[in-house]
Amino acid sequence: MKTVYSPLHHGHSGYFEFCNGAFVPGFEKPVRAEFIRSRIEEVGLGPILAPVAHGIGPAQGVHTADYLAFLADAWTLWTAMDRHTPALPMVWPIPGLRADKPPKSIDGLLGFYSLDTGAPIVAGTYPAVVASLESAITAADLVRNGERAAFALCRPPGHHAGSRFMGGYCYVNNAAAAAQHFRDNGAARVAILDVDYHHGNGTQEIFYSRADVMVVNLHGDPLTEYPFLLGHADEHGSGPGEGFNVNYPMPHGTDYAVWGAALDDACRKVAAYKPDVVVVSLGVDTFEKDPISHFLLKTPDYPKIGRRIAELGLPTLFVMEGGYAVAEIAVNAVGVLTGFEG
Ligand code: Q9C
Ligand code: ZN
Repeated sequence: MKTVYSPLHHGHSGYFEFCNGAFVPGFEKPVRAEFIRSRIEEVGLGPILAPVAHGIGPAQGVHTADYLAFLADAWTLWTAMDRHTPALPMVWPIPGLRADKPPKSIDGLLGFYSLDTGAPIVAGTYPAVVASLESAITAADLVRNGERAAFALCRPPGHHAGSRFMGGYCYVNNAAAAAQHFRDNGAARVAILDVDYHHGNGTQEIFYSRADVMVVNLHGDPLTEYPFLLGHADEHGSGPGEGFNVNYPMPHGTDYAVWGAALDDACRKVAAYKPDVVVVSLGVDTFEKDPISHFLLKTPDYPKIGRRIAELGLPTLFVMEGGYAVAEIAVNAVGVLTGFEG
């Protein structure tokens, strides 16, 4: 299997996130991608290619133009205030406030276009975000051109980013943009299977009222887990999208016996949809030792995930999302890929 990777992700680093009432170094850090890259070389998964320079264009089908303009300009606006810290929001347009009038100040804009404090912006963030998107689109093109599967080693991840907001370490929704790219280039139906520990709220929001992209999520129950405000089992899609969104929230302590059964059910639903291609939002924060999650998957479980997805017999794009037990995420993420190859 071919991997697409860009070293530009290194620029998105050196920031803090709000955790347990304190600012702590971000869990979503460059070493994550580097461990995975090394592991790919170690097991000989296949060549590692640089992304084709598409720019931000492929995000336009899934994000609003004003949000993408904000992402491009945010660091410039922030530093124009003579600030040298990572840019973070502080006021959000929750119900009761005006969500129809974008503020002019960067302090207002950061909240207007985010869901939480989990997506800080530094000097290298935007170039990393664009390269991460380009990696997903380039890997999608490998699949479009006949590869059975490809791996986009995306960093930063994407599945919490919605049509007009960042959050949860995510800025541009790489998996959603890739799914839209498949649709724009001949695929009639695309299924997104999100196996990250956290509910892919952004992906769900983007496709919620559409029948042409099915979104299936396995995740920690939002009653107790980030992102808290989306991902319940009664969210089935709306209008023409009714029936094409499926959630499998699971409690703390879920192990592979339960999680694997949910994956099996999810794969049956994906198969019944008869998609032309499957996009897997590949998070490995389901691991028992993940520092911010509460499932109990073990390293030998990850190849089983890949094997089950391979049984769908469909062209498959893997897009990297979360996973924070840095020493082990590489073995687990690449375990899914080698399990897929059989
Ligand atoms: N104390 C992804 O896995 N909350 N995002 C972390 C840590 C945010 C996870 C709290 C988790 C976001 C792509
Ligand atoms: Zn996650």
